[in-house]
Amino acid sequence: MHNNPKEHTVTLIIGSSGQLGSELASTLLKERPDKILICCDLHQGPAPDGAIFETLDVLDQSKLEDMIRRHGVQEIYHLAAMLSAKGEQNPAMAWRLNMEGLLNVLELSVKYGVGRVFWPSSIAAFGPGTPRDLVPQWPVMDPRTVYGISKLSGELWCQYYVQRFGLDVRSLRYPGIISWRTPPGGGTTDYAVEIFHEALRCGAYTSFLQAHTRLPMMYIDDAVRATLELMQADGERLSVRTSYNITAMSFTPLELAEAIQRRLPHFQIDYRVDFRQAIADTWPAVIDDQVARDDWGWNHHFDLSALVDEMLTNLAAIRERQR
Ligand code: AKB
Repeated sequence: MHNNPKEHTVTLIIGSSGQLGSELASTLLKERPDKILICCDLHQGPAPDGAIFETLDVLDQSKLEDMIRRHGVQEIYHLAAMLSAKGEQNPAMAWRLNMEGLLNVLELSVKYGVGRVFWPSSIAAFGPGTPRDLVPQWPVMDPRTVYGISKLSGELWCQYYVQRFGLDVRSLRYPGIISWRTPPGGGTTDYAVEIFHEALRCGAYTSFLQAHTRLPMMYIDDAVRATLELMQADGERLSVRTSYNITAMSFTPLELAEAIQRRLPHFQIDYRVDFRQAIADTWPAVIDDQVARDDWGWNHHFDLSALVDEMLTNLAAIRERQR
């Protein structure tokens, strides 16, 4: 246990080397210096200066227990998961990691009195029975991927732990997250990150989704801010204890390519559709996140144009430094 003055919150990020975890860790350290931050993942990642890093497989319950007890963890962000496309390649493993991992975290959080837990759901929890446009907070949910099934089940487990054990679990249904520092790992929305790397590398991109497949998306800074704002929100105001709809924008591969072409006129896109198209076809195009906006003041900052500017500027600067 740390010599922890009362005002320091001990925060654990599980999956800290991933796309969201790595950015969340550096933002937490920058904006909340009152936190003691423990980062863990299967492999040592770029833990930001000031954080403690330990390797952890979230399926290893006794190691996770030791970590929570030893550090006196008060708050957990559990982000380790297998995403939609990778999950379809290995459904049994995806189910095990996504479900057992979550149950380990929930169980140990109750046992050790962890004050607050964050767990990510996804637009993958929706399915073909969900309205495609302006999906309300409480629609039909009939996911067709193992990842989506684990997200829907996980949402219900979170709500169960809130109601049965009084554990303060909070969750967001993320759309596709677009970032330039850390790549996503095995999702259906990954094309919207790859396209920027390829645009700058060779001026062309072959999309694995069709030109007109519209999906909800969000820039990483908005995703991190949404997460932190939800975690700081007054619990009394939270009417949703499964997972909140949130979104920032929706676009198709063609619209994204056109936005890139406005900055890089020679950029070309073509299409070679693969199995990920069938996954995207079961997901909604546009999300209604009014409940999140009403309950805890959610508001996105980045639209498509701002997103494209950020991605191209930051990736171009990295390429310049690497020369
Ligand atoms: C995926 O494509 O699997 C993820 C998600 C939408 O949850 N990015």
